[in-house]
Amino acid sequence: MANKNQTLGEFIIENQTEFKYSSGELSRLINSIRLAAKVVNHEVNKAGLVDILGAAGDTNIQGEDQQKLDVYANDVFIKTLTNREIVCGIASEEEDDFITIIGRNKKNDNKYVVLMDPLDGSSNIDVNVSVGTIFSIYRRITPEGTPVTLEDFLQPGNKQVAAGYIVYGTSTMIVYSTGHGVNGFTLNPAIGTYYLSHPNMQFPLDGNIYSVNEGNYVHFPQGVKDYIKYCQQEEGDRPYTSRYIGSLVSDFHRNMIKGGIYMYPNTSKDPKGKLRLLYECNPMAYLAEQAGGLASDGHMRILDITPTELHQRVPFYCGSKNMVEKAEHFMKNA
Ligand code: P6P
Repeated sequence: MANKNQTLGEFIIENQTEFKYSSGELSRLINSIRLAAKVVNHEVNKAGLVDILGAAGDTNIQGEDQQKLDVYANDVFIKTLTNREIVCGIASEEEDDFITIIGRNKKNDNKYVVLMDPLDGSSNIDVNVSVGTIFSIYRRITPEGTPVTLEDFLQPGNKQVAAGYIVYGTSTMIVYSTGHGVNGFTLNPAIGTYYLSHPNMQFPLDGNIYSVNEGNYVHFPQGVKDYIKYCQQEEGDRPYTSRYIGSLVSDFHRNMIKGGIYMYPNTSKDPKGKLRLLYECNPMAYLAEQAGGLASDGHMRILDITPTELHQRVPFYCGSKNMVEKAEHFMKNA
């Protein structure tokens, strides 16, 4: 049940009963993400004012320059989740390997693992374009009290118990699901409170926005080229509008509200695609399906892919159901 202008805290308490088998730990986990998001939002919003821009000099496992805000956001989420003693392990785009969280009781006995992209779209930071945090939550597989293992992180997306994102845009929003639909909360920065602004978000079945980096067109598989040409043909409600921000969270968020499809295909340059399965595609696919949309790698449901590596990449097509199905049709018949 969601009523407009409820605060995120009130919403979590009211919907506590939905978190079956949970003694409130999942609620506390969502609450800790809420707190970390406020701290990161404060820094993101003043990024232009303090010397926190520019590369931190390191590169992450993806070989990408780490922006200082990437590192900062990663530290804030890890510290917040660790201090609250809610998770037994964390995997992050910014960490080569997963992190084991040992509680004050010297045990590794919490039941959830979190996988995250702490600041997605970070190349947009220096040009003041919106960026986001993406998170994915699973119940651990290994017995509580035993050391968390890679197996706890390499679960298919259909095992997620919750997922969501924070978009640091014209306003800061948390959008998440625990398997009972998708709800969006907007931060009132004056008082640091999130309010339910987008109850029960639904992907329109159809849309007329396609989001893809057309600079890579020559490297796309033929089926993707055929679908893009279909989007550009003058027929019926086409040509569609091309909108690509270069920040997955922002493109996804707009498409979920207006209808549309986001595509990051495999290319000859990136034969597996660019986006990471575990902490970008799975959480966004979970949200898409909870909102009546679809998410595919071009051939199968993203959430059914069995992961083999922490930072593995997959092609990603996600958004309005009819648009994803049409794109898959072109790819399967190329
Ligand atoms: P390109 C950001 O690095 C990201 O992971 C997504 O947020 C975004 O949609 C995509 O990569 C942009 O990639 O190659 O088009 O710049």
